[in-house]
Order: sequence, then structure tokens, then C-alpha cells
Amino acid sequence: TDKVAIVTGASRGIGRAVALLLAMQGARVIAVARSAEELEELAHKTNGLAIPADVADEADVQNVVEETLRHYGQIDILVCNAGVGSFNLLENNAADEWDRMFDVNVKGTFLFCKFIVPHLKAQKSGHIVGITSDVARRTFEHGTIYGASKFAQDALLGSLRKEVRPHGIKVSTIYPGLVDTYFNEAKPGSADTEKTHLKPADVAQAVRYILEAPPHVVIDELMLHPLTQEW
Ligand code: NJP
Repeated sequence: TDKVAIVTGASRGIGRAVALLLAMQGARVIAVARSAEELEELAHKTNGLAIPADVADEADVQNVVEETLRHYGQIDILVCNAGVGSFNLLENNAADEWDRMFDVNVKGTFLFCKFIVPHLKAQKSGHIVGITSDVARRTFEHGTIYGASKFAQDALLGSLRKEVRPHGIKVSTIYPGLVDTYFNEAKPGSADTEKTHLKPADVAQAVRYILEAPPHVVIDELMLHPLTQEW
């Protein structure tokens, strides 16, 4: 395809794998994250665009959308993937952790959708793919704030799906289990995560599958886990 795709959280982990796969499929990829150097390196590989931005900053997000339109004149796909998490007993969380997780996971998704949806509506087409989490559908110890932020992100995308469907716009949500990335200060690629975690490329394949659905089909939700992870 010659689709124009914005991928947030593309500097590493799942977002990077999604950006690489979409570029391989022929999409023009706009990579978004705060780490400029990693983005530049990726943009070189994908022959795309790197736009450093904090997804929780309204002016930054507006700039990404404007720059993309200036370069490519259209936006077809938004992959809302940027996210952060830390895990602790509720009472041991600093209030800052609430702000950080809700800013990136929820406000970041809100802002990107807010500024892109009008363009998709004008085009009468487009596809928003949200990477939430299996914990948008269950609760667990030490996950009070992260889980709350993922439930909120999921609810936002679910409501948006209903708002934009009449305009020919698709909203799909992916719920991954454990993925071997840098998430929560992890170091990917160790021998013990080989069996216990999905690879970023596994999630990227799910994104590809969702985007390749024929025009009359929308995949609303897709949950995937490592076979070893109990659900
Ligand atoms: O994590 P990681 P994942 N503004 O840490 C970016 C969800 N998930 O790939 O800004 C802009 O390797 C950050 O870039 P940088 C998870 O909740 C994961 O696993 O340069 N970007 C980096 O590119 C999240 O929604 C697991 O630091 C910001 C990326 O986000 C998504 O998967 C399980 C940013 C994070 O890369 C991708 O996370 C699950 C900001 N303010 C759901 N803050 C799992 N890994 O097990 C961060 O169920 N980023």
C-alpha cells in the first residue's frame, strides 16, 4: 500500500516493530516518540519521517499532524502505541506515577485521535489501531494505576469506534499479554523471556492483519498472549 501511517512509541519495542513492518508493506511511516536519535535511525531504515514528540503535549501532537500533512498531504493510519507502566502496591505509588501513566497512556491517545479524526472524517476513511493491554480487561495486584489507565484508554477507543464508524473510519484495539520489550525498564532478548513473552514482531503481525481486512470488514478487538501466559 502507499498508505500514510503515524506510529507512536516507535523508538523501541512494539512501536518500532510495527513501523518496520508497515514500511516493509509499502506504507509511508511517521515515527513518533521522545528519543530523537532512535527515531532518526528508524526513519533511515523505513525511508520515512521521524518527528520527536511527547504524546501528552498538545502542541507536540498538533505539530506531528501538521508536519505529516505538509509532507504527505494525507493520514490513513494511526497506531496509538506509546505507553508506560510501573507496578507497585497502591499505597506505594507516588501521585506522579498516576500523572505519568494517565498522561501517556490516556491523554496521548486522546490527543492523537482528537487531531487526526477530523482529517479521517474529511477523507471518509481511515484506521486507528490502539495498543492497549490484556489488563484493560482484567485486574491484578500491583497494577492499580496501570490497569486503570489501560481500562480508560480502552473505553476511549471503544466510544470513539462508535462515533467514527458512520464516517467510514475503523477503530481496532489490540490487547497483548507479556511482550519482550523495554517496558517497565525491562531488557529484552534474554534467554528466559524467549518462552514467556511475545516478541514485538508478533504484535506487529497482529497490526498488519487488522489493517489488511477488506474495506467492508472491521476487526474491533484482538487479544493475543504467549502460550505460557495464563489468562
Ligand atoms: O514498551 P517500550 P512496549 N511520548 O518501553 C514511547 C503496551 N503493552 O513496546 O519517548 C512519546 O519498549 C517510548 O519512546 P520514548 C504498553 O502499555 C506492553 O512494550 O523515546 N512516546 C517507546 O517508544 C504500551 O502502550 C506490554 O521513551 C513515549 C514506547 O513508548 C505499548 O504496549 C504488555 C512517551 C515504549 O516502548 C508499547 O510498549 C501489554 C511519551 N511521553 C501492553 N512515553 C509488554 N511489553 O509486556 C513513552 O499488555 N513513549
